This record gives sequence, structure tokens and C-alpha cells, in this order.
Amino acid sequence: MTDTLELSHWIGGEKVGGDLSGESLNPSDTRDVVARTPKGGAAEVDQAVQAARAAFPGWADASPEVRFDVLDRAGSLLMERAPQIGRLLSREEGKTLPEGIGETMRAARVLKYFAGEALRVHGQNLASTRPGVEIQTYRQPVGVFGLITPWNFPIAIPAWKIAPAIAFGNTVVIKPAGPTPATAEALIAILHEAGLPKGVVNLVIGDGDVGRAIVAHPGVDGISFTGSQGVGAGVAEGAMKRQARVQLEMGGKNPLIVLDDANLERAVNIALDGSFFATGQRCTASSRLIVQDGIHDRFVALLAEKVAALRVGDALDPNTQMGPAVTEAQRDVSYNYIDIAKDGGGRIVTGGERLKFDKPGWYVQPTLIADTLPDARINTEEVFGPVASTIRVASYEEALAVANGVEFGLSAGIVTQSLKYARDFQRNAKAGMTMVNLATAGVDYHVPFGGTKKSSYGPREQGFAAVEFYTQIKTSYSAS
Ligand code: UN1
Repeated sequence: MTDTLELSHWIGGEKVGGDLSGESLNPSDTRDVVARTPKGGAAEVDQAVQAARAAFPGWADASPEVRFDVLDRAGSLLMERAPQIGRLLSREEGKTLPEGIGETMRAARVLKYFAGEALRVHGQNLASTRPGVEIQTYRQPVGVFGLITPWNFPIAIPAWKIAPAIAFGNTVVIKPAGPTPATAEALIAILHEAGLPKGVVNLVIGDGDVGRAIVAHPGVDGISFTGSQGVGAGVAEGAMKRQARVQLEMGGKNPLIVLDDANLERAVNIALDGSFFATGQRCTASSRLIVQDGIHDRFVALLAEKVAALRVGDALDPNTQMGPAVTEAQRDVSYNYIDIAKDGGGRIVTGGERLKFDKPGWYVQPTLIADTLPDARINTEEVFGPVASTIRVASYEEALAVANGVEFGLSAGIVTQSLKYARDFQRNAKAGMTMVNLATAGVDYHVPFGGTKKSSYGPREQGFAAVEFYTQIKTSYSAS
């Protein structure tokens, strides 16, 4: 165990303390209090929005080189400190240490990528329909963005929302997820250390009240949210009411199809990674394994063997392969869905038991459930835990229909050696991202990210697509 941190909000470049009535616990050992936290509300959000508004004109007019330097320096600092910050992340969120350090490095690379993007904002020159008239389009900053981020990527997702927002000249008020404020605060501190001017990024720690105050505040021009479908729908409604721009990244119920011609070992490893790494707490996790008849029994048997062999334990223990769930509530969601799947006729092939451990933590046994039906609740609702189910199908066509038969459409994968089926799947899977012979989770940071149907709303995040949401176009006509 290590020291308990005392966190502050960051408003106008200053640390603003509070009553420290909240706390974030280590899910691997809940006796370890990672941080005591202030509980912000509408008043802190209002101060933060005012600070962001005051900083906006100066930041919007700053040379892109200034924005490049801050993001690039912050990226370098984060890389240097990835071992410590990755450890804090794993201690607070519960993913394994390599996953925590890996995510911190990913956040650092996101900052560096968007440092470069600050210098690459394009416009257009177009011919007018009227002789002697010229038309230019420009991309301009929008104003203040409210960012509401989840606990499952407590540094990468804040980084991939903050970086494009500030690279393109906007300012920010961010609310980190309740269970993981310390990791987010570490990122905000590094941005300031890297020379970020006061008020460009403001952090308000707290619960749903903070999120609601951000969504409702007339001084917030746009909102980017990653989280659950239910909360996201409310965010969208609140934003619409006052015509703020909005971008939502929500759940998935991502299918992984395994066809008869797949290499068994490879298919099993892809499923193991997609379903169970990061404790299955990824919106891109493969939760529906759709397996063709001819390989089905061998696939289920080998995957069960590998799932049963996963070493579940303290996130900071080097022997651990899968850490705990982030909170008690999240652990109970997994337990609940295991019961729902059993009641619906699913067969638990491995896992499913309540885990007893030598320390108090939110451990869940990785669980594989076979013989489930496509329309069962376990196959239509997001679990967000280390629980995967298999569905048996006779053909590729049936597999595709099952894969597409849910309300979500974030990521979809197929394991096959057939070019014909792989290409057909890339075209016809109803998802924002398709993966051929790769896990549905674990995406690159420099390309667009997002889904279809109920998984996403608004312009894509990340990569070259991020400029859409974080800038607005001005069309200028001129005649001499
Ligand atoms: C990944 O799979 O690498 O919340 C990223 C999530 C996603 C990010 C997944 N927005 O899980």
C-alpha cells in the first residue's frame, strides 16, 4: 500500500480544494484508500466554465506552435512518468500493471499526435458560381467543451478528448469518473507543468451533479461523453435543449465470429484477449462469441481451458493476468448477468462462482457461458465485465445476421482464412469498426473511433476525424 493522495479541483490554473468527503479505493484491496476527494457541484462547475471562457480568446488566438509545444511537452513528461502514473492507474482502476503503464503510454502518444494536428488544420478554396467571387472555408475553434469521461480508461480517454479540444484552440471543463479521479488529476497536473496557460483546462471532481451541471451550463458550447447508454441519452437531451454540440461514445455488445476454417489456437487467443483482458471492462470487449458448428466444441473446450487458467489477482502483483472489477457495483453487475444467463438456459463452462480472496477486493471469476440464444439478455445487454457467451451457428450468413441483430454497433470481429467472408464482413457488419483476425478491443490511437446504432452519436473521435467535432467551419465569400 502507498500513501493516500488528497485531490483538488483545478480551476483557472489553481488547485481548488474542497471538504475531501469523497474517496477513491483500490479495488484490489479496498483497505487501501488511493485518494480523498472534494465533491464538486454546480458552483464549482460555474467557476470552471467562467475560467474556461476567460481563457478562450487568448488560447484560440495563440499560435498553433504554442499549442504544439504544450501537448508535446506534456506527452514527453507523461512518457517519462509512465511507470509511476501507470501504477497509480492500476492501483485506482484495477487493470494489471502492464495494462496501466500501456494505457499511460497510449495517453502520452495521443498528446503528441494532437500536438502535430494543431499545425495541420486545413481549409479549402472553392470556385464560386458567380464570376469574380472566391470562396474559402476555415476551421475555427468552437469555445468551451465539457468532457465527461469513464473510469475504464482513466487516462487515455481524458487525453483523447482534451488533446484535440485544446490542439484546435478550445478550452475545457472536464469531469473525471467517480472511481478514478486521481489518475485524471495526474494528467491535468502534467498539462499545467508543461506550460498550459491558466484556465485552458479545468477539472471538477464529483459525481453525477457535476456532469448534469456541465450539460446544463449555457457557457459550455459542446459536450463529449463516454459512458453508459442510459446516461448518454440524458446528456444528448440536455445538450439538444440548448443547442450545444454533442458527441457520445456508449456501449457495445461486440460480436466475434469464428468460422470453421479458423486456426483454432489463434481464434481462442483472440477471444481471450477481446473478452477478458482489462477484466472485460472495455466498450470494445468481445462479449458474444458466434461460433460455427464445425469448430464450436473444440473452440469452447480450448477457450474454457485458457480462461480457467487466467490468474486473477491484485492488479499490482506481477503474476496477475486479470485484475478485479473497478467497484463493488460493477462486480455485482457481472454476477447478476451470470445468473441471468443461467436462468436463460446458458451452460457455465468455466467460472461463475463467487470468488473468495485473501484480501477484500472486487474480484470476479472470468466466466464462459455456452449454448446461449441470440436474443437472450446475456446477448443483448452490455455486461462490462469478464463474462463472455457463445452462440452456435450453422453458416457465415447466420453468423452475420446474429452479429448484426443487436441495438449496439461499436466493434465487430471475424476469425477466418476466407478472403471472401472477411471482405463481406467488412462491408456488411453493422459496426463502426471491423476487425479481421484481430480482437474487437485494442484500437490504434491515430485513426477514427466510434460506432453505429446505439453505440455512438455525433462525429467520430480520434485521429484525423477529431477535427470535425472540435472545430466549426466558416465559409467566407469575397469579391474584389
Ligand atoms: C480499446 O479497446 O482499445 O470505453 C479502446 C471504452 C472505449 C475505448 C476502447 N471508449 O472501452
